[in-house]
Amino acid sequence: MSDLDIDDFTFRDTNSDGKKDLIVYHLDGTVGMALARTDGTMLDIGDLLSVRDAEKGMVRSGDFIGDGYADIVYVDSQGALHQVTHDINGPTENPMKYDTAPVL
Ligand SMILES: [Ca+2]
Ligand SMILES: [Ca+2]
Repeated sequence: MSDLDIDDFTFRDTNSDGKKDLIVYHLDGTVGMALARTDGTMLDIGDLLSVRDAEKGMVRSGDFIGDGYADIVYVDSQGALHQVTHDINGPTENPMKYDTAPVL
């Protein structure tokens, strides 16, 4: 995973093995990940995706489709919600985009 400045981080199970992994959101929009090993150490698997149009602090993770793999959502500068689905093959290349109405 890159040494870029960190915006935020969270622990989620990204590979459905029951152990929470580390997801790091960098200020430049890259999202890095480290998998929890059974011996308690972490395996750095690098930067998995880039969400360069994400608003600062508007990237979050959770298993939104219930398959056991943590997914990622972010809001871009136009207020649209993007979902990066993550499964056994890793994150999808093209995030799903949901246009959302501005909150007045
Ligand atoms: Ca895991
Ligand atoms: Ca999922």
